[in-house]
Amino acid sequence: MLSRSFKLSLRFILPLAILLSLFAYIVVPLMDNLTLRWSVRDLDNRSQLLASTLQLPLREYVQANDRVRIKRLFDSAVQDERLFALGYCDSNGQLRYQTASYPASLGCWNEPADGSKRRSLVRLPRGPVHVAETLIQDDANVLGRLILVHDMSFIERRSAETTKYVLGFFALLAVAISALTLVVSHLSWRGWLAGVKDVLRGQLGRSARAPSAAASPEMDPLIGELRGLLEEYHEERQRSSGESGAADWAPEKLKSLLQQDLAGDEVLVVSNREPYIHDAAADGTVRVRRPASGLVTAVEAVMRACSGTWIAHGAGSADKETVDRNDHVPVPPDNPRYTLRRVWLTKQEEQGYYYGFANEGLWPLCHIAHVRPVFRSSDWAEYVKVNRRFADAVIAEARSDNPVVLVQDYHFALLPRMVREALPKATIITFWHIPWPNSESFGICPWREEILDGMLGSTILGFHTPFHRKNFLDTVDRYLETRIEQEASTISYGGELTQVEDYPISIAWPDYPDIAPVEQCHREIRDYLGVPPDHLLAFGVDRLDYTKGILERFQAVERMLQLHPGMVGHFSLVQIAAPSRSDLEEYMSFEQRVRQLAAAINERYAGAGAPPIILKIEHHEQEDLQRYFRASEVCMVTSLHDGMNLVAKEYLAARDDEGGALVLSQFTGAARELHEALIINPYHIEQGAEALYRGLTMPVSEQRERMRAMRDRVRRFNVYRWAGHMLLDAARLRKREKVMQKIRAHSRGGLRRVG
Ligand code: ADQ
Repeated sequence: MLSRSFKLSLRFILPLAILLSLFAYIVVPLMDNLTLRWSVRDLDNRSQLLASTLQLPLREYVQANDRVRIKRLFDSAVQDERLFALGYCDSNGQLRYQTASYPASLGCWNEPADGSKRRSLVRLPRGPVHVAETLIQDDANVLGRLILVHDMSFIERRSAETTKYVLGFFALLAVAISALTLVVSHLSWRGWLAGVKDVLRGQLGRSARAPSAAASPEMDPLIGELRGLLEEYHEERQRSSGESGAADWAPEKLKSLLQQDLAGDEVLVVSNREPYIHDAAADGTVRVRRPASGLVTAVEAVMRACSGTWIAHGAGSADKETVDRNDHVPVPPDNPRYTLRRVWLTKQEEQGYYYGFANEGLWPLCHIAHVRPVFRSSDWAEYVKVNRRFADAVIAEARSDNPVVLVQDYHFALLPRMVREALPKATIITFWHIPWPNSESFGICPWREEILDGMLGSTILGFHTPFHRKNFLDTVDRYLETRIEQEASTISYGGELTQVEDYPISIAWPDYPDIAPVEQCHREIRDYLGVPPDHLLAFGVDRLDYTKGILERFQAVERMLQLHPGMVGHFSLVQIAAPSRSDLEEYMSFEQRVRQLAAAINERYAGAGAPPIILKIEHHEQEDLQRYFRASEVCMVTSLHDGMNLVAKEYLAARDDEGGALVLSQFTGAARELHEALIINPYHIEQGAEALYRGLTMPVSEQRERMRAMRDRVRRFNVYRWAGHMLLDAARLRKREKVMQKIRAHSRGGLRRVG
């Protein structure tokens, strides 16, 4: 930076130095001349004064021809430091009396023979002298001339001294102006650079910002132009990304975006859950299973589009048999698009890291579901160890020093920092799939600083909603020494910058060409369940998790039947729940409570036809879920707290007939997007019951109107958009980093040259 400003200053300083030298060259002789003229005038006056003092005695001594007295008079007069010699010429032009110092060559200082004027300044071999004469008269008779010779060597001394001072003055002036120029230009450069950095940074932030206060106002037009260019680029990207709604996000578009903006960059995904699990069946064959997970549903769609490597825990009973010697397996098995790299964990590691710290600690910590988090030091130790293991796998899989790493979820809060330390140039995007609590709630975690520090190894940190994003910024602000730019949503920590953004996750818009029409699904599902064709159905599908509000859903069903007895025997809720984390005490007891409550409600309405709650605690294939979605009048999503909730979006996507109604908890991220749903507070049982009833009895025209709006939004704001936005931001940051590196390299280069 210094070198750049120094170079700029040099362009100004060099001409300045030349100009000042030129001035000095002209001014010094002028000054000399002036001083000489002043001195001559001084000496003229002085000579006159001296002559008038000497006149009287000299006339007397001349008339008396008293040589002794004349000599004495002359000698005492030349005691004067400046008066160098005296001479007296008679009226015949004869030098009659003179002091010993009188220059013989001067004679009577007669007019030059060539007729030119005599000059008072006479150059003698001993140096310059000033000569003046006064007539010595007796009444009207001229007796002779007194010639006074003054030493002028002091003029030369004075001139040399003046020259020295003038030159010194100019040199000082040059140094002062140069120093001032250097400082001002250095400050301006820094300010300008800060302005540029701000503009570049601001481009990724949520709003364009004013130039930095450090930037000088003269640079405003330049910074304004730069911002304009970047905004144009931003708009161009948005247009090409279909943000305006003109074009939809699709796998092809995500793929071309990756080729265009992250050309040649490799993408690595890290998650705990693997997208394909190989299990050994009882008959000895190997079966492939897709896990019930919102994260897998979303990220799998992205990986199909952009290929790369997905690093995950190999948890299936036949996983080890299906990998090669690098623990790689190409997936999807029927049409491989990317590589799955499996990481093996011991039972103890899985217990401590996954069940313990992640699911008994962080999961309840981040969800307000009134389940106490459990923090054990031994779990934490395993969590650190496993994060290190996965980080090592990322580092080993990376083919370049700057891969794009997509870190998934709360299982890997420490991994971003670990990868950053080994691959400082990597672009690390961490997505937190669950809510982020307020700072006070998060503060109970004994390793809160370590977790925040680990996460801030990320280049970009993503949450589902602005609310979770804000909670995170507040938490960091409270527990770490950082600089937070609220407007740009960036955290500056340890010299690194993390962009914190909200990227609402979504689904891939389904394409099931073979799916049966809605009427067929309606009929077949009712046949399968053994209920009459006009039986009303609500549908719920979740992992069996206490945050999903399954108990509250059952209570709402019961209350609806109490409030609307006409529904008894004509309505059932089909609840499909995939067993999840069933090794944990909390989940075991939750399953028990779910089963008990369903049984109790069904018991209460026994004998009234189909049971109000049809509970299936098992995993289902996506196609089966689609049929249930299409067959149900209502889908119930009643989470007590949920990052997003993909089931709500899957239901909307499945209803290409634009029929059905969605009951949606206000505590899901999805509720911030799906305003046309029947939004409820799941803790308010009556509200849930009424919303359910309203959904079951909603006129077709209203169903269509609400469905159309919500379906349109989910179709446009799909998972490719979610991934596309993150990757676009990553691409923009990578470009910005490249610009910064160039600026830094220039500055360093300049500094070396200056040094
Ligand atoms: P989850 O808590 O797993 O995800 P969710 O978003 O509802 O919650 O996704 C569940 C997924 O599993 C859906 O795709 C659903 O179809 C599927 N599923 C559920 N039960 C199933 C079953 N019995 N059989 C088969 N499939 C089943 C976390 C966060 C969410 C966030 C996602 C994505 O908790 O808030 O939306 O990550 O970020």
